[in-house]
Amino acid sequence: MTTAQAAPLDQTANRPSDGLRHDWTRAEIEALFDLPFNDLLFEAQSVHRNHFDPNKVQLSQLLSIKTGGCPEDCGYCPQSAHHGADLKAGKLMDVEQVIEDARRAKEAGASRFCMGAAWRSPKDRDLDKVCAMIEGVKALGLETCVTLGMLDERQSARLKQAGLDYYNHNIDTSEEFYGEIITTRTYKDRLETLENVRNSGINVCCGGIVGMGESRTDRVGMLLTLATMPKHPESVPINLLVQVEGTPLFGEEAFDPIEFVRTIAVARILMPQSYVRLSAGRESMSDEMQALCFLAGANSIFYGEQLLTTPNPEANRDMALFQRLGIEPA
Ligand code: SAM
Ligand code: DTB
Ligand code: SF4
Repeated sequence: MTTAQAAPLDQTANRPSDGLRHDWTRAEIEALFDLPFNDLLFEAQSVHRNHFDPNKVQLSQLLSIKTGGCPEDCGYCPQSAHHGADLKAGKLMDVEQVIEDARRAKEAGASRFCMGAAWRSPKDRDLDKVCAMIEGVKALGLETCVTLGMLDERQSARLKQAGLDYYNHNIDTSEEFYGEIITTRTYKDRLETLENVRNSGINVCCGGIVGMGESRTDRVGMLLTLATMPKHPESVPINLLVQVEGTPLFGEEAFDPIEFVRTIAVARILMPQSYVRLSAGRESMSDEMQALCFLAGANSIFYGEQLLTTPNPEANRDMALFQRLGIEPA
């Protein structure tokens, strides 16, 4: 079940005003997942070419501006205070240091800088500082993204006023599986924040994680929620679970790479104008698997040697892969 409403209709064409489908059904999404792999990839690549330059991949760099000690109990996350991951918690970083890190990210080729905080939701005092970070990073000519947990309408409006381009808030999985992974908040809480962000005029970055022991039905459900939103998220990060010792999901069975590529391809077909980001988990992927993800329509990555608290491929490994594939970083 989703809480999606119908997209606004363009009366002349009797289609949603963005020309995209927001009425995907569960059966249609299941049928896409069931396609022979070559047919699925052909379809995804065809859709991709109609909307994007197939040889360009956008680079976003992450920074953890406030690490660890989080009151939420997300089963995948090393930053939760409920789990025993070996992680040094810190306080909110200084604005100047964040801007310095952003400057280096820009020099290395990133076009967007994403700042993440391990909060359930931000306090007003914290938001003052985050707004200063957004203004400083934007002044460098970078796009800005933050992920700070739940937001109300007033907090979303403040971030919009500071000039924030994107807010990341993942639904992570299907509504049905959500309670198996997180008990300190609900799927509905997540959707409410996404609505507040959308209504404030900030671009939405929303996706999820695969490899958490969910079923294909859950992956279908997650993509159904995203693709039937009144407006598709502009950015859709698809994370492969990074298994961290001390978290409840450590030791989960390794995820089938072909099923991962299928998930990317289906996301691409359902949300043709969204950036589909090949997100966490690239450190454990082969070059060939990443190449298949780009063929399936992924056109964004997290760039730089660190995600929030876990390693990501070195920039020179990514650049070497792009060169072999003839991909231009953007
Ligand atoms: N605390 C905020 C929140 O949860 O909304 C923002 C930061 S949180 C770390 C951002 C996202 O990172 C999560 O929603 C989840 O999708 C992803 N994430 C966290 N730990 C992960 C892991 N071990 N593997 C893959 N993705 C992960
Ligand atoms: C998203 O979807 N993935 C990023 C970002 N949005 C904030 C975070 C991945 C975190 C992976 C585990 C870690 O490094 O702590
Ligand atoms: Fe906290 Fe976000 Fe990690 Fe959940 S994913 S424990 S909310 S930092």
